[in-house]
Amino acid sequence: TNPSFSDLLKAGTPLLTAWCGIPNPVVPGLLAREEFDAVVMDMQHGSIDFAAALQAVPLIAAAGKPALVRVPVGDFASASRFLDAGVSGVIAPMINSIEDARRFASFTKFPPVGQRSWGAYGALSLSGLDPSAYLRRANDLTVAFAMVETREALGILDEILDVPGIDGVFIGPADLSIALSGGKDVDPASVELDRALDHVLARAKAARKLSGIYAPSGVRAGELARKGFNMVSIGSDISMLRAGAQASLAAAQRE
Ligand code: 3PY
Ligand code: MG
Repeated sequence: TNPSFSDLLKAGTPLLTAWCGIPNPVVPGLLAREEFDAVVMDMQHGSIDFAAALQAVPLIAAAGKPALVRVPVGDFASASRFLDAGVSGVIAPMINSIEDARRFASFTKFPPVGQRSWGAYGALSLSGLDPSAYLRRANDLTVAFAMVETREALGILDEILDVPGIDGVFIGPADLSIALSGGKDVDPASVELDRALDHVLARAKAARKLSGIYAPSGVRAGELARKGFNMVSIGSDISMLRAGAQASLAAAQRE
């Protein structure tokens, strides 16, 4: 059998994922054909809606890549529905209490770990597993990332990492930088933020859990991958489109 997404994440080399918010399934489908290791669809801040993100799942799978979704704040019901459709991972923003973390895990993991409800029709078809085999393996095949992006979350980091069913933490550097500066600035590459990142990485490793982070550029993604995150998401599809457009025009206008 193919290695599961969590096996890939644990394999050692940091995975680099695309990060999509343009409201059309073609975009994540195309980016999956580039050399990204996986594709994330962002339903918290991206404008991609439920139907479009759902349609992208088999397009990403057809490129042989894992699909992930970041759900809107508190929308754990959608987390279950995307797992049913066959995504390999879910990222939940603003997990700021143990209760948030437990609720997220309960929607993403089958009993006895959680209370995910049965109905994984897309996942069955994409994985080729029969229902019993899928039930046995699903909790390990799929990854639940709790976002750490506030002072509250940093304060209970070890407890979040300890929640059964939470496979790892995913840092939102923009929100975390706003929190750490007391609302004065958004600077996802400040010295204070870097210290917090190193702390989260060390605690995740100590707990034998996964760590992921968002990077607003390829250069920053490289730095973060070298720090040792298991997954670094490069955002976003809109920035890549703008950068590509600007580079093409600049090349055309060069003397
Ligand atoms: C953040 O940086 O706060 C994120 O949530 C990533 O988009
Ligand atoms: Mg955020």
